[in-house]
This record gives sequence, structure tokens and C-alpha cells, in this order.
Amino acid sequence: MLQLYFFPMACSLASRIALMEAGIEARYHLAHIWTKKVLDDDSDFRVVSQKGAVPVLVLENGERLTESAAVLQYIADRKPELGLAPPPGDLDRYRLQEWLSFIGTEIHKGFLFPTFWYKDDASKASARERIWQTVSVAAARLNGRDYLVGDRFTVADAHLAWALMLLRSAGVDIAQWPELVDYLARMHARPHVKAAVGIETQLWKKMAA
Ligand SMILES: N[C@@H](CCC(=O)N[C@@H](CS)C(=O)NCC(=O)O)C(=O)O
Repeated sequence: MLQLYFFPMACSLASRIALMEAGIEARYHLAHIWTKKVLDDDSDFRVVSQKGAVPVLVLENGERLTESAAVLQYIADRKPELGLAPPPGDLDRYRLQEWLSFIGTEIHKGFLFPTFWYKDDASKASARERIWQTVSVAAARLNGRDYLVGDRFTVADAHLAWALMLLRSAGVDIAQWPELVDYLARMHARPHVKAAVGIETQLWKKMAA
């Protein structure tokens, strides 16, 4: 059985959504991204992955896969018939990789600057301006389309939906992009997205309590 190391509402949520959308059962291990402890047994998460970051997907043969773009495509390719990723060789497959890369490097890492890394107001403000630009690219893409790639839900949507859920914590309100508000509502209406978010919200609340 596949195993996913995750932290509630972190980027590993996209991998949980992908697993649930694919109907793949997995064992989930909560890895605390600040203390680097695996909650199951208080073991060192860095032994699982030197990066100390989620997601980590452990395959049946013990191989470990990290990086959301790789993990998400791997999950999608376990069930090619579901179209969670376009087939290899198809131009849309490169489009999917284009989006996974943009979300992972520009949007995800972009909103960490004002949230955690920059301390002074001027740096925070300029980082928010940069996020505004990167998120606007996604909004423009979704103007008149339901999904990022092709005409169906793919793992790129799982990744973007997660990123949009977290934008508020970076002080960016997505209300300014009606396309994104509608898109996120469509994503939340998907039963597996709703269930995955429900599970992780509960865990997050329990940890914060
Ligand atoms: N490039 C990685 C980034 C993963 C990442 O930054 N994960 C965060 C949670 S959203 C984390 O675990 N951070 C802990 C750390 O970097 O120490 C990916 O796209 O999967």
C-alpha cells in the first residue's frame, strides 16, 4: 500500500486529494514540518526524507518520492484511465508540468515570503505584489475555462486549489479574482476534495487546540 507523509493543510493536501480522486487507498503519516517528528512514533522525519518536507510518498517497494510535481504525476499515472494527468507524449502533459512547476515554484514559494520569511512591511508588501502577479496568471488562464489543463480535473487542479486555500494566510484575498473564487468553489464541490479538506481541517484544528 502507498504511504503518504503529510502535514495538515500543507502542500501535501494536493497529494491526498489526488489519492482520493484516484480511489487509491493509502496509509497517512502526520509529519510535523517544524519539529521534524513523525507523530505515529515520535521518530525523526528527516530519516524518511532528508528534505524534512512533505509530501513524501512511500511506494510499495520502499522507494520514496518527494516533490509535489513528481508525487502528483506518479499518483495520476497509477490510474491512467481516470485522466488525472494527460498521457505521456501528449502536449497537454507538458502543459500539466508547466502548471505544476509554476504553482510549486512561483505561487507556493511566493506566498511564503510575506507569510514567514520577510519581517519588515516594505518587503512583505513587495512580495505580495509579486504574488498578485503570479496568481493573476492563474486567474487569466481560468477565465472561461473550468480546469487548468484540458477539459477535466487533473492533479494540477488539486495543486492550485490547495495553493488558493492558503493564500489568505499570506494576506492575499482571492475575492479580487472572481474566476478564482468560482474555480475554488467548483473544487470544493468535488466530493473527494471536500472530504480531503475536511479530514485535514479537523486535524489542523486538533493540533492548534
Ligand atoms: N518543492 C517541494 C516543497 C515542499 C514544501 O515546501 N513543503 C512544506 C509544506 S507546504 C514543508 O514541508 N516545509 C517544511 C520545510 O521546508 O522545512 C514540493 O513542491 O513538494
